[in-house]
Amino acid sequence: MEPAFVPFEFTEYAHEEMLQRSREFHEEMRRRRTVRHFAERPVPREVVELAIRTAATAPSGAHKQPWRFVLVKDPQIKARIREAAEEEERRSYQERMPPAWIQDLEPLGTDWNKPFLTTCPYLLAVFAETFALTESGPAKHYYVQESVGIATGLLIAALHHAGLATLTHTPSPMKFLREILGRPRNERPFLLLALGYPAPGCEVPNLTRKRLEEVLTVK
Ligand code: IYR
Repeated sequence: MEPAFVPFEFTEYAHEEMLQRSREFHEEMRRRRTVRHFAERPVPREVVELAIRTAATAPSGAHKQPWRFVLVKDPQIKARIREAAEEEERRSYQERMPPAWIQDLEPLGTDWNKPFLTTCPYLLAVFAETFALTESGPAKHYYVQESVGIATGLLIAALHHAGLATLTHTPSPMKFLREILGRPRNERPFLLLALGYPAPGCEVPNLTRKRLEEVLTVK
């Protein structure tokens, strides 16, 4: 039988080396930006698969690993997703989002048009498995939002580290994703990640990030 516990493999670094590693990692992550314009050229599938493996190392409630990923390359499926997303987004921008929200989005330059959904080489749909379908009936999963959110953060970091750009897209409502991708009833769409190389000459909004003092309180 497999042992219930095994020794933990841990690497401890000297203080200076820790600082150096932290600085380098921050420097790398600081350069990550959400990109809305993608080149059409393909990206290596193995890189994407490795990023998904990294995402799947995330901690999860009771280790239920409630994340599911659907990698979409097929242009026809991408086109169906774009059509459905734009339909929902058009209604959101025109009818559902209050003026304050529209105003908040102005600096980002977004609207209901989502051409990136068909130009990017891969769409990665992230689903949250809200419960397991077992032979003896549904079995509960725990902290599903938190777990899938953490996994998605790792996924975005891994893709950035590999040299790919991403865009987190959350068309709302996202029910159409389950239908188009034929997912079972225990999976809820979490978000849609467009990924690839940025388009030549791609620009991003001139944003600043909050200072440490604004996001951190030490007691
Ligand atoms: N889901 C819409 C609107 C949108 C909402 C937020 I909050 C953003 O940060 C960006 C977009 C869209 O994808 O356009």
